[in-house]
Parts: sequence; structure tokens; C-alpha cells
Amino acid sequence: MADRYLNHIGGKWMPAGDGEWFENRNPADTNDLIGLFPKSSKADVDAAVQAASDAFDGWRLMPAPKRGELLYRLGEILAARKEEIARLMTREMGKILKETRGDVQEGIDTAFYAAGEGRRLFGDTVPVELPNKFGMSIRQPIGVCGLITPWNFPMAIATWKMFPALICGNTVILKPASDTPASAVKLVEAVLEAGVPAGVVNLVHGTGSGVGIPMVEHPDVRLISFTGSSAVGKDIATRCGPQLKRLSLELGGKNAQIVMADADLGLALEGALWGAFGTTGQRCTATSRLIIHKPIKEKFLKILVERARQIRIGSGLEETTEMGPLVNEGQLETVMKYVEIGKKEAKLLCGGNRLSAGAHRNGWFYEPTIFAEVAPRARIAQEEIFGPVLSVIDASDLEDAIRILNDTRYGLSSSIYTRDINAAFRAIRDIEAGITYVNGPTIGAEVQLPFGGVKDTGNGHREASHTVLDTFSEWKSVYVDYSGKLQKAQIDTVE
Ligand code: UN1
Repeated sequence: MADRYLNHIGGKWMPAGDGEWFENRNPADTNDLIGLFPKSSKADVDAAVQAASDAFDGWRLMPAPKRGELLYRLGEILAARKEEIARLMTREMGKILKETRGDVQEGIDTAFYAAGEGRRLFGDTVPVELPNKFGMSIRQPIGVCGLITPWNFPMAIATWKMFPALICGNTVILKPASDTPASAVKLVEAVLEAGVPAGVVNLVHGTGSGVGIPMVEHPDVRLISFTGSSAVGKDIATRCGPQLKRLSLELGGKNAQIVMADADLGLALEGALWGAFGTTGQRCTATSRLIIHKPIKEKFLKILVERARQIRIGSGLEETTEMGPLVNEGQLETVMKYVEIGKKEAKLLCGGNRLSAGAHRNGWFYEPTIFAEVAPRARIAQEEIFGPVLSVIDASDLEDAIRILNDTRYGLSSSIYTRDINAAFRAIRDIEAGITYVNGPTIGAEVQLPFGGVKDTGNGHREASHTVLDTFSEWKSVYVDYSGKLQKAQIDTVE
């Protein structure tokens, strides 16, 4: 009998109203059934929205430092459970244990950061024009927030959304990706153990159409925060538009690493391998383009290919594995489709095969794949693949490299390897992206700096850092006139 996991609504664990379930299987071994999860529908979403609305007043009126204490305790609980959660996460989405531990750690970091905000949530106090009058701005919660999260960072991204929402005094409904529902259950269990009151955090499992859309369209959900593909992000935006619903989108990327001839090539090599093949290339921040300065091209590609061929592929639960499987069959098919496109557009240097024999026979494994001589506008250089596929593009100089890097509809992460400080600062200034690394790979964001991107990567919001508070709160300007008479701004000037 498979384990059955549940929704959490209004303080109670429960199945979907109409009794439907979906399976969650290990992508490294599809014979391993992790459990059955409620396949929820609009009625379950309605119940969760009601519960979150009912809990809102109690939660928003709890002093923020107290909410912060609960989040601090939550961080400690996640820290104590780090290994258990990481193992379950690897089992359900495939990335290696080192990375799932890092994912849980990012959730812990976010908890402690948000807990500290409970004693900050700064606004401004400013001088005012008239005597005996006081001016300040304060943050107010928004209400019920709908959080729609992806499978590639089940803990980091869910907590990036949930913890700032909570510290600002909002209540939430989490709809996790249907590939990683068990990690979300672990998160909500920790939330409850920390003492967050019933109805403040609700969990509804299911598909985008069954749960996501009803949540997006529900008039009492005041905010949607979504991380996923640009196509789905645009659909959500068109549904939120007519309701003028606040919407934070974190979407695709086609991130590039530039390697200049003067770079520390050993360092640039390690960065490219980690950026392109870490998480099996399934990060929004993954390096999917390598823009290489022509003088070092041959030398660099030779060692890059040698090293890519040595990457150990297998179940992420084995400590020696360096790259796990893709998350599901659909993702594997996408990779295979793009590799076929790539073979027509460019030169395949290594990889290009699915692994389906021996230890790989029951999983969605694919080789690290590198294409060279890719034209900057080729499809494999423009479209997000979300797999272990790297496109190498030649650049003649720094300007050319930056021009190629910017020539995409996305703008999330970017990187340049150089020892030339002038080149580094020009890149920082001219690269169109939300994140730029100098002498580091495109992955590895920390929670105290804003996370997000420009162009089709989002709609102008940032997660993490204190900037995320602008997503999850409304500003209120407060004027207190203690003069005892009517004073007219802009008119009653003081002589
Ligand atoms: C993502 O790629 O979806 O910077 C999030 C990183 C991680 C977060 C990635 N800290 O790669």
C-alpha cells in the first residue's frame, strides 16, 4: 500500500473533496512509488481561500516580532530535519543529495532572514511641510496570497515566497508542483510544529488547471506569486489583469557565462561544469550558453569536453553521483527534442544520448551534452531547454561577448570570468540581467540579495533580500496633524 499524503486546510489534514489521487514516483527509479497525493479541484481551493481569509485578522494583528519568533523556530526545525527532507527531496525530484541539502539550507537561511525582518519591516519617517504635523510610511499586509511553486527548488523557492508573505502578516495557500508534493508536506509539517496558527498556511496539491487556475482566478486571493515558465507566467498574467491582482513572476532564463582569454581557465572550467550540469541543468539560473573568447576556444573546449564526459550520472541518493536524472519523462523528451534541433544547427561535441541501460534503466537519465559553433540566434541558443545541454558561442572581444549575452528575450543570471578589472566593471554595467557574477558561475544566489531578472524573466519584482517585502506588503502613508486646526498642504505656507 502506497503512503497517502494530504492537503492541509484550516488546520486540518484532508484528502481532496472528490477523492481523487495522483502518484509521485522517483525519477531515478520509476518503480519507486513515493506516495499518493490529493488531486484537488476548485472546491478544495475555495475551502483553502475561506480558511486563509478567516485566519487573516488574527495573523495580521499578531505583533510582527512574535511572527518572527515563530519563523525563527521554523528555521530551527528545518535545520534539525535537513537530512530527512533532503533525502525525500532527492527521491522525488532527482537532484543529488549535496544539492538537496543546499536547497533545504536556503529555506533555513530564508527563515532566519525573515525572522529578523519581524523587528525591522522598515518604513520612513520624514519631515512634513506644516508645523505640528508628522509623516511616516508603514507596511501593511495584503491578505490571502496564492503561491505557485516549481519542482526544481522545492524548499528554497517555496520558502522565498512563504516566509516573507508571513512576516508581512499575510496568510497563504501553497500549490506545489505535482512533481515535488512530498517536500511541500514536510515544509507544512514544520510550519505547524513551529506553532503557526491554523489557516495561516494552507496546502493544496494538484495540477495547474485543477488548482492553479482556480486559485489565480479566485477574487479573494489578492496576490499570486509564481515561479515557472514564461508561457505559464503570461497566461497567469492575463488572468490576473482583469482583477488588477498583484502578481510576482519569476520565469525563464537563458543564462550565459563569458570566458575571456585572460581568465583563470581552471576556475572558469569548474564554473561552467557546475553552472551547466548542476541540478542536471534544471535551474532557472543554469548556464545554458558559454560565450568564449576566440583565442582560448580550442584549449578550453578540449578540457571542458573531457571533464563533462567524466561526470558520474546516477541516483542522487548515492554520495558518489555527480548528476541525477531529469525530473520526469516530459522534461527528458524536451531535452531530446532540442538535441535533435541542435544537431542540425551546430556541432555536437559530447553527449546527445539518453542513458537507459543497467543502473539507468528505470530513470530519466541523459548525458551532459555540449554543442559548439552555435550561432547566437540558433534555437538552442535562444530557447530555454532546462536540461544538461550547453551551447558554446564564439566571441571576438568583450563588446561582442556582451552583445551576444544580451541578445535573448531573457535576463536572469549572467557571469564573466576575467582578471581584467576594467572588463569586469564594464560587464557589470552593460549586461542586461538581474544577477551578474564575476569569476563565479551563473548559479549560487544567496538569500540576502535580490533574486529575479529583466525582460521575459519576470515582471519587475524581486524575491529574497528586503526587496521581496515590496511584493508582499502595501505601503501606507500616514499623516498625523496635531496642530488642532485645519492646515492645508501646498497652500498654508509657513511665513
Ligand atoms: C532557480 O534556479 O530556480 O542561485 C533558483 C541559485 C539557487 C537558486 C536557484 N540559489 O542557483
